[in-house]
Amino acid sequence: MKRREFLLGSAAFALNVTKAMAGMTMSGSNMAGMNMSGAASKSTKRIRKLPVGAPLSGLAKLVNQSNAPAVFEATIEAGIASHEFVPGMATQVLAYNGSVPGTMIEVFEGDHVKIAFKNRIPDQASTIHWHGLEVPADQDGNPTNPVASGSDRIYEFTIPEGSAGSYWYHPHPHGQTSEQVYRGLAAPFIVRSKNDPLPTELGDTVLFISSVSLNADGTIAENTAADLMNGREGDHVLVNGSKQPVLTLPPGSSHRFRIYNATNGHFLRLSLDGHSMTLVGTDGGLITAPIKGFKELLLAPAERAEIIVDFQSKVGPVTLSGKAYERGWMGGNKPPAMTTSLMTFNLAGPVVQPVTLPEKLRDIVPLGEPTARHRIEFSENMGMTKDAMTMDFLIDGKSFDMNRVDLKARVGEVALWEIFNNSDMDHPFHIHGTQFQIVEREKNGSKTVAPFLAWKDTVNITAKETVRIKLRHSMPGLRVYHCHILEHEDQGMMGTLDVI
Ligand SMILES: [Cu+2]
Repeated sequence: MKRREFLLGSAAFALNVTKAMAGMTMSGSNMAGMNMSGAASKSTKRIRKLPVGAPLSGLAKLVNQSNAPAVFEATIEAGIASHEFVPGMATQVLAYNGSVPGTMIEVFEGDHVKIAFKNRIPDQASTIHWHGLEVPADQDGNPTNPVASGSDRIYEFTIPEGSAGSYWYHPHPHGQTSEQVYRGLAAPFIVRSKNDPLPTELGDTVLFISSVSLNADGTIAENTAADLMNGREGDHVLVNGSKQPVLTLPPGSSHRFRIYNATNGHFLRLSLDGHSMTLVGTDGGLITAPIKGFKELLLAPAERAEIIVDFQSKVGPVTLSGKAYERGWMGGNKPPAMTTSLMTFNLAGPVVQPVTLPEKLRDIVPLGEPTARHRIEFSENMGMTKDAMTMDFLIDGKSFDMNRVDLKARVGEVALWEIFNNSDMDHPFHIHGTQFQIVEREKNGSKTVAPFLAWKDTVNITAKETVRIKLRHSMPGLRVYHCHILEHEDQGMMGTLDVI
């Protein structure tokens, strides 16, 4: 095993990235023309300013090639594309069908989906993981099913009834997920209901939040030691691909937003300039009834929320910002604790009336008494050798091994999972192939029961916190669960669940 050392900030502090990093880009893969072989310790100047204030972009849609009813067929090609984050300066990105963010998929419950995937990423295997969707294990883009560079495969699955919600898709090859996502591979996957209870006058706007860090020459910056330890927080947070965009809406109007945290490691503590937000949906779709009065909303990496905002009736700007959030930080280069502007709603034109929401959105049946129990523990393992620090991100003391079965489950059984974060920073837990219900949280001896019923596929677990969830897998096969800070996942914070 080849070990690699690099400097940690200005402290001349060497971090030795351990075995799990072997094969990652830090050890120098050769992606043609993508400037990927440079050492991470090299101090490269970054682009600190990007243009702001452009109108909010709509997202490119993936066109359905099928004329058959309830069938969605398309091709998704992942490969190198050119993108201008800075006008006049070409940045090489990785893109789905040439677009960053990737082409958005929109289907209906019950649709049959058939996607031809072409991996045209030089030198790297990839997969497409359908984040949050209940699809067969061998169609879910797991790290156990890599698609080699230059080859193709078909992903095929049927969207379950009752699963309308805001999902997404992204690569999941072991060891290279973080890099492929921060270079641009991620996109929304919206499942619509034919009987959506929310009034159409609310509109329906996707806010897909990602981030980018650019070197002065316009190339995408590689992960630094701080990124690898804490999860990458890009220098620029983007909404639908641009920095601090503007959406103009009538004053007094009510609007529906689907907000995605598609960053590798940025925690978004959202607030809206004195406005409160009404929560109507989580990762797995609508909740049972609207919940008013959220002054802020924390979205950990990979989480989504559907909200309704009743905008004030006076004209002027309203800023959506990300407030400082203490999520634990290892080593140097901690970002300053400050509020970041994400986008602006410009209230202009004649005042309109707010929209009244239905009292009930849908039924969510509580998962019953569990017949199986699992307890897992997240940990970080820091050590020192003679001249370097070593770092591991572990589940149950082990680094990910796709050839090892860590846990077993039976199709249809309800399992109670207890996830203990025995570390010093937040880690968002995600499991493939199902949605779960949060039961309770426990920290410092005090328990908090989940305040409402909701379908989730990702839950943030703060340092030393235990979260209990209930879940059920309806299809057999090998699934994975992991921390959704993608750098941690790549460095081994992932386990396997064999459902039989
Ligand atoms: Cu983590």
